[in-house]
Amino acid sequence: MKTVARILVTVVPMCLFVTTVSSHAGAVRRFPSLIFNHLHSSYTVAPYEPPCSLCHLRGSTGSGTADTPFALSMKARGLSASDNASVDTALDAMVRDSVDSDGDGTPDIQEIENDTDPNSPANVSLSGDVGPNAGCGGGQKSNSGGGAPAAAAGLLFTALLGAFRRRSRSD
Ligand SMILES: [Ca+2]
Ligand SMILES: [Ca+2]
Repeated sequence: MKTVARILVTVVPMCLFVTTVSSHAGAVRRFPSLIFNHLHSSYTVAPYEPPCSLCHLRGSTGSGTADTPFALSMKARGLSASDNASVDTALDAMVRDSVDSDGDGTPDIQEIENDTDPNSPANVSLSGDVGPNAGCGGGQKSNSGGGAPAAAAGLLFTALLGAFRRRSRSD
């Protein structure tokens, strides 16, 4: 029974860690509402939640796919997928620097207010691009952020189960 207790003491904290990491990976799903809330409350702009395409190209909204000019400008000003507060910090820096990511002469934040695309010099609507139905972080690569920790947990559990069985036989 000591072996079982040792394994439980090892497995439970690891599962809690993996669960924490997995839930943390979903933080990006809240970015559109965070962008809306900050721009609306601090600058009285953006009467809508921006679509996922503001930061993600081609409907890929999983981890590591925020690569539009706007997203790169935000990252250059401190945006981090694992830090919700970095959205406000980066937006403030975007306003301060009058960033014009697509070089069409209109700053990004002004484009969001105007409902034009800060990633395109063409005259296209930003809010008209609804993006993936499941929302940012819910696209075709959406599970990659939580999938890796879940797969690691599965491998860890299998390895520990094998060790437990080997020890049970030898006890
Ligand atoms: Ca622009
Ligand atoms: Ca534009």
